[in-house]
Amino acid sequence: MTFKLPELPYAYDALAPHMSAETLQFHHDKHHQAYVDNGNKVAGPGTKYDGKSIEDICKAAFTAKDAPVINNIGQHYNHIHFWQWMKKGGGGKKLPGKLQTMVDKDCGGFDKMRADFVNAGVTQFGSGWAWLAVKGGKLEVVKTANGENPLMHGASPILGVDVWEHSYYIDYRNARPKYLETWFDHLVNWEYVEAMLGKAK
Ligand code: MN3
Repeated sequence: MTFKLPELPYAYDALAPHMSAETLQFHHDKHHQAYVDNGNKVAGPGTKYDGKSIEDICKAAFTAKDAPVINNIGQHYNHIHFWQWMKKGGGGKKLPGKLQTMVDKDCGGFDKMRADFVNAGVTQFGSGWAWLAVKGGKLEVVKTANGENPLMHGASPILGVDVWEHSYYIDYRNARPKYLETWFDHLVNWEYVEAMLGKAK
């Protein structure tokens, strides 16, 4: 398939002051676009990946240790969802029902899950992502480096936060913990997380 940059599901200034229009313009229009362009070169039409779903490409590339595809298609997948994992007026402690049940059962409740998620992002050395993912029917907090995602590690991601500096440096400079706490408390689109939980394998 030919990969395409999805439009943001909100205006560039919709997430301010927590994430600025300038950050979204660079992050979406420049960084995500570059993953799409490079992804088409390494996994687009005419490559051995043509005809596979993006999820299957992520898994196949990781098994094959195909770094350019892991990086660019991994990041394309991650960012498609990253834009949807945020919304204006997001965050808050009130989770949809099935998600709340699993957070209580598998993650020790909302406050512990939040603390573990933020800590995963803070402690991811260098670039990467922090995640809530479903593995073996259980919810877990994990982190991955660079363009990797939980699909490559036998899990289904339902929430992820980008901790590459391009995601926060304009708005938060080097204060990654502040970015992560603000992101979690003010931007997370829990309805989209619940929808991904419903589709998780
Ligand atoms: Mn990014």
